[in-house]
Amino acid sequence: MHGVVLQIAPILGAEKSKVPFYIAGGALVVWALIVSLGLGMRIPAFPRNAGEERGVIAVTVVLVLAAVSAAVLTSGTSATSPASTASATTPTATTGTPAPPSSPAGGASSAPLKLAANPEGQLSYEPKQLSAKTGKVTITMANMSVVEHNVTVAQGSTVLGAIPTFKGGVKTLTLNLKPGTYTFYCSVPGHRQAGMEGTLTVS
Ligand SMILES: [Cu+2]
Repeated sequence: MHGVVLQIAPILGAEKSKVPFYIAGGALVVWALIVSLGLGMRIPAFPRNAGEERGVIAVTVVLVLAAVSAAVLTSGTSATSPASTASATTPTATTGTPAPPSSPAGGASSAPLKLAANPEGQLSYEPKQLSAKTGKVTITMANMSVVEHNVTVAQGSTVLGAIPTFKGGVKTLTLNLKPGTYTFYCSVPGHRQAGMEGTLTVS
């Protein structure tokens, strides 16, 4: 018995919002049957006078308005209930999808790799080792040195991209990289040889 009640309870809860429409619509149907079958067919002259006619029209108008407003209210409630169902399932979906599975897909939006040229004018980068996930890799380079520098990214002898030579600011380079080991260096003559190079590991 308890089991039955427990099974029905959610259904009643879900259907609750439509009950006013069923009642109003049902009343309208019953009234239409009364008027057409009960009165109209049994009393050929119906409505017999203006008072009856007005009464019939008044009751009909009230029932139609009740049914229409109930329908509008019901559709309004049922429109919000899928939304509330969706919002109820959203946290479940979020908790059901932990960070690890979403991070390979979000590899495209990895945080930029921060790189800086030595601000005191030494020919070196900080840091010398960078690592990123496969996909879009963004390198942000700050050069506050008085010496102009650039960042050139290469795999072996193949240059894949570069931030042009500049100073006094921050510039960004985005590359689409496959897993592997890359080198980054400054191609200003003498700088790489002086130590302006590092390794970028993509996994
Ligand atoms: Cu340089």
